[in-house]
Amino acid sequence: MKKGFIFDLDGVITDTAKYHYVAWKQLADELGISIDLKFNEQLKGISRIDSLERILEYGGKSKQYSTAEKEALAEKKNTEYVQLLQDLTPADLLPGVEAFLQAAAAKNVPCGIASASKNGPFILEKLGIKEQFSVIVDPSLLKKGKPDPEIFLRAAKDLGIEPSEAVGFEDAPAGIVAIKAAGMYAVGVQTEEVLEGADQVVSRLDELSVDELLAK
Ligand code: B16
Ligand code: MG
Repeated sequence: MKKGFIFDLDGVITDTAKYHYVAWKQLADELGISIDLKFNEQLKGISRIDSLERILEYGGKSKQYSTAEKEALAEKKNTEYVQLLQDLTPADLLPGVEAFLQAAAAKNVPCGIASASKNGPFILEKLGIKEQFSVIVDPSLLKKGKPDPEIFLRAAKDLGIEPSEAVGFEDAPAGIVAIKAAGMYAVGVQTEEVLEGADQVVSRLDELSVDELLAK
């Protein structure tokens, strides 16, 4: 029996990947590195600094920058990204999210967020759903990013449930690996990626029945 739901943010609740892409592409262009949407797929669920590292490696420029310079570049990207987030509204919730969260709330299912994004609380505020989550894990307190299970284990702990009592929702392959490594039931929210390893895959959250998930 399941008792709580733990959601990834980008790709499950809202599509911020397109804004990450615009901001990363702008920075990459300035650095003389050409990235495209296909490359962007592998940045999903990956932390800000690790994303920058992947871009620099892709462009063969990883060794050209010091740690401090890399931090400054990541900060520059984030400034642009946060600018793009200013216009987010509840209309930017992915289809089916609002209905599913309402169904979960009607059954008093505690919900948490396990997002690699340090902008998570701000994004949830903009989407008008922050109050629906009793737990939002702060990714800056974690030692390891997805695919390590740490963020999902922390969310379960903070929700006061066992990992085996949690259902995790993810759109990224690294996130599905993290949920399964945490010993949870994994729902994959499918985009273009093939989500191998998920217990169940849907294209939108309102395809799911809260009662059926709780009975897993
Ligand atoms: P930030 P998720 C992830 O969100 C994004 O998928 C990933 O592209 C991004 O680099 C990461 O958050 C960090 O975001 O720069 O805002 O801290 O999918 O884990 O909700
Ligand atoms: Mg995601």
